[in-house]
Amino acid sequence: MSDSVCDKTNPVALAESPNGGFLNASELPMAVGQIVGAQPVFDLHTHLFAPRFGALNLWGIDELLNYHYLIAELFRSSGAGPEKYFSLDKSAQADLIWEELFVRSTPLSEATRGVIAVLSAFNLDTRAPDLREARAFFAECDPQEHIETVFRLAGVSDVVMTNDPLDPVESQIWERSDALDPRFHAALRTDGILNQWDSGWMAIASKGFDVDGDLTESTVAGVRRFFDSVIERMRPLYLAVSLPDTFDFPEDSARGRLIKQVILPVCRAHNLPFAMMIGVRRAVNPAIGLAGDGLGRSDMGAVNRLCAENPDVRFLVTMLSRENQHELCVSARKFSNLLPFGCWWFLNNPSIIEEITRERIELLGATFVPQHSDARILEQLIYKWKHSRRIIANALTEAFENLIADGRPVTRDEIARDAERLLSGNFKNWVGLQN
Ligand code: RAT
Ligand code: ZN
Repeated sequence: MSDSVCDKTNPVALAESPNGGFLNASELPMAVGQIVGAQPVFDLHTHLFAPRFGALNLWGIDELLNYHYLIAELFRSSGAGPEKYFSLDKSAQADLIWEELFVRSTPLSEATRGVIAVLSAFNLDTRAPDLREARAFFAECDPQEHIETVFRLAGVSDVVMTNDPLDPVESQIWERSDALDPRFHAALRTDGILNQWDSGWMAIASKGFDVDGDLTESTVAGVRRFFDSVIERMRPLYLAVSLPDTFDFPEDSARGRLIKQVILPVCRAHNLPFAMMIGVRRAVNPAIGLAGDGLGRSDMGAVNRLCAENPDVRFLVTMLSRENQHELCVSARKFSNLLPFGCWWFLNNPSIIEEITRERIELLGATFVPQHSDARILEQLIYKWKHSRRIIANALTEAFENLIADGRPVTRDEIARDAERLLSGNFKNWVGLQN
C-alpha cells in the first residue's frame, strides 16, 4: 500500500514488544500511549457503509465538509441561512463551509478540527484558500485502496454499520448475493418501526408480511417473522434503536408493546443484544434537518427495569445527556447484562470524553466500551479515533499511576489486556465474536 497515491503518510508507530516486567510510574505514559495506539479498534457504532452499498459509502472532502455537525456550525458563523445552504449543490455547499469555518474563521471546534486532522493525515494543506488541492487528491484515490489506508491510519479493524431494514436502497443491496467486506458488520436499526409505527407497519406490510396498525396477536407474529427474515439475510451483530429523552418502560404505547412483544423475544430467539441510544430530542430545529436534533436528560429507571426483568437479554446502552452518565455507570454496577458504550454525538468532545472515561474506569474498571466513532464519512475514522485514543490512553495512564501509588505494580501485558478489552474485546464478547 505504501506506493498508493492516497498513502502519503508514514506507517503508524507500533508498541515495543511486551517484556512482562513491572513499569515505573515514569515509564507509564509512553508505554500506555504505545499500547493503546497499537490496539486495533472494533468500532461498534458508525453510519459507514461497505463499498458494496455504492452511493451510501461516503468519503472525500465534499462529504467531510457537508457533515451535519459542521452544517450546524455554519449557521452560527455566517449570515448564510438554511434556505441558502440547502439550495446549493453539494460542492458549492462544501465551498461555503470551507470559506466560512476554515478560511474566515479559525477551526477551533471539535468538528472543524477533525477536518484539519484528516487533511493533515494525507499531507494536504490545512490552510488552503479553497478546496482545489483536496478535491484533486481525493479524485485520484482508488476507493478500495483508500479504505485500506483509512482503516490503517485510524487503527480500526472492524466497523459496525447502521442498517435500516425499511430503507428501499439498502434492502435491494441486502438481496444481492455478493460478499460483504468482512470488516463491515451489520446492526439492525429499528427506529423506523419502534418510533414510527404508523408508517413502519405499512412498510412491513408492503414487503408481504401480514401486519396492520393494530398490534393484534397476528400482527405481532407477522412483525416477528419480518425480523426473522431480515436477521437471516443481514446477520446483524445486534438490534438497535435511538430513543427520546422521554423514553419509559414499560409503556402503554406502540413502542412499549413492540419492545416487549417483538424486540425482546427476537433478541432471545436469535441470541442478539439490544442497543439502546437514549436521550435524543429529534427536530428541535426542523429547518436545519439532521443538524437540528437536540437532547434531554432521561430516566434511568426504564433501563433498570428492562435489565432487571430480562436478565437473559444483553443490553448495550449509551445516553446522550451528560447528566445521565453517572447513573448509567451505577446501573451497570447493578446489572451484568448492561454494557455502557461510547460518548455519543454531543458528548464526543475531548473534555467530555475525558470526564466520562475517567468516571467509568473508577466505577467499572475495564468492563465498558469507552467509545464508538459514529462516523458517517469514511475519513472521519481517522480523527475521531486519533482524538479518543489519546484521551483513553491518558485516562488509563492515570488509573495505572494511581494503582502503582497504592502499591500494585503493573506490567505491559496487563496494560495490553485492558486496552484490548476496552477497544475491542468487551464488545466482541458481548456479541459472541470471541470467548
Ligand atoms: O451522531 C450522529 O451523526 C447523529 O446524527 C445520529 O446519527 C446518531 O448517532 C444516531 O445514530 O441516531
Ligand atoms: Zn449514530
